[in-house]
Amino acid sequence: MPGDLHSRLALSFARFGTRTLVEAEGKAWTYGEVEALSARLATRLAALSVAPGERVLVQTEKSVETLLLYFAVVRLGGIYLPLNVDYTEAELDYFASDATPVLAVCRTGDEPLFARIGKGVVTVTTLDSLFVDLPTEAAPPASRQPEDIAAILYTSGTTGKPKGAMLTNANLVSNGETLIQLWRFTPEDRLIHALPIFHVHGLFIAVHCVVFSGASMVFLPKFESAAVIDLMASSTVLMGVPTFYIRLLADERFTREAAAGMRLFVSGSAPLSADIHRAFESRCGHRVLERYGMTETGMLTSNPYDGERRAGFVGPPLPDVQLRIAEFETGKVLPQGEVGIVEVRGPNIFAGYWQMPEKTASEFRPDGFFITGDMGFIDTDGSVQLVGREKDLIISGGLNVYPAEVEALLDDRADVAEAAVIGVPHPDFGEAVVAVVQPAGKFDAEAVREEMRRDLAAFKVPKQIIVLDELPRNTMGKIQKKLLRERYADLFAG
Ligand code: MLC
Ligand code: AMP
Repeated sequence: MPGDLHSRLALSFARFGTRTLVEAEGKAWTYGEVEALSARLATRLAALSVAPGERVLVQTEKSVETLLLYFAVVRLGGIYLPLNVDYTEAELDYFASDATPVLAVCRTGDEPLFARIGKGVVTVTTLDSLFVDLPTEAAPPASRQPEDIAAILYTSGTTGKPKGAMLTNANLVSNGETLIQLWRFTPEDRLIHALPIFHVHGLFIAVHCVVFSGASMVFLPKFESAAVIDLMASSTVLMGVPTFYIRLLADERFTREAAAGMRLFVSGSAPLSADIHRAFESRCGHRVLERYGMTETGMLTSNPYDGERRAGFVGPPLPDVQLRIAEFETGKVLPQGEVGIVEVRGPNIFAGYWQMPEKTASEFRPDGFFITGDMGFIDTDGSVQLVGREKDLIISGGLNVYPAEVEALLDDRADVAEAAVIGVPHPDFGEAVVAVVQPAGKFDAEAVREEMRRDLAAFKVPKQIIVLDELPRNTMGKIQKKLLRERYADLFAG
């Protein structure tokens, strides 16, 4: 198999030429059409200076055109940098300044905003305009090595600014190859694609499983249970975050009959509760296959295709991944069954954070294992259970929110003395962001939420702000978040 992503994609484009690759809004594109269009689009991008190693920042709606843009950037050996469509100007400005892209592609109407962000962006263009009078000639593919960077995906951190995880050609190719074997993808599969395509899950895992195996997929703009249920009769696989499964269960149209033609439901990006796992099986007869991954690593573990898919477990490591449990402070490897930090090594582990060599070094052990920040243990059957996180992170509907970022915004306000941001159980999102604030003077929680929306993507804005005269502190003066989490555990119950 080729070690660079374009060659791997091209293999499928050639092999499955006349078969459908993607459907959206009632239209279908074959493998051959996708290759031809992305090659022509690459000609346009090359004229805009996209070349090996150059970053292309993308904030566009989920569409086949965005997918073509991804393939075109890969063809030219550029570095694809997708961003959540919900990011605000303040958030975008950081990414654009940090990544210094040669090209930024935005939605029509966002040009003035994009003209303001980032000092290093050379050209701003809209996705629509890229497709006007597409050149007829195909750009020659660039020569790329397995270790060359194919994409940068930003992930936030417990402290400091978001970090750009650099994913190599080899990272993406190896993980895709492993997963199509493990999950038994064939050209007969049709995937219901309801995830966003600016994250690892929807972009690399879903799209590569489809393209590498010659399968097809239907693009939905976002998850909607009615549309997903309708598609089940003509599809075989769904990949989703736990919220998808929670919402399917809440829809009475989701029945055994509705799911009868499906062969696989995959869940990941956040913990799937054992209760949901069991409720799903009793409703439709399928056991969800839960897997575990990260932006920096792609997929790390997966429950088996055949054999026991254990509720509450994320399964054993993938065949080419080494996974161990260690003591966080010392790095001492712990015996089977003991809880510690999950550390991983393998061909899918990223090449480091963009222009942050020290940060990168601090997240790897000297022997090359990456420290995930997740706490867990390995059971006697080799299956991993995650029991929590060493990192102060909230995962809401499969999206990561770092409390430090939200707290900083609140703490900067004149009407806030101090704020603590916590994750509390939520029936739909798994966890929800909640801020507990000690005000300095007059404080209007709803007005503050509105204002926060200007600087923060909606999923990071606290669903509720609780006002307390005094935040609980320990003897050292540190806010007791654990106590707050316990106190407000039932905030969204029932
Ligand atoms: C949207 N909102 C969210 C939210 N998504 N709030 C908290 N958490 C979320 N995940 C906001 C909306 O902007 C809106 O705000 C309000 O909440 C209600 O939104 P909604 O209509 O209920 O949300 P919806 O559009 O249906 O989206 C929910 C969702 C979506 C769960 C379907 O967030 C989603 O597709 N999540 C998947 C994310 C993902 O792909 N993660 C993979 C990361 S990769 P307002 O202000 O307008 O009311 C990774 C590695 C791995 O983690 O292992 O896979
Ligand atoms: P991200 O940085 O968005 O890629 O998020 C990665 C994090 O999501 C991991 O470090 C885990 O904490 C979490 N995660 C992913 N899959 C699972 C899962 N199946 N169960 C629990 N947590 C998960």
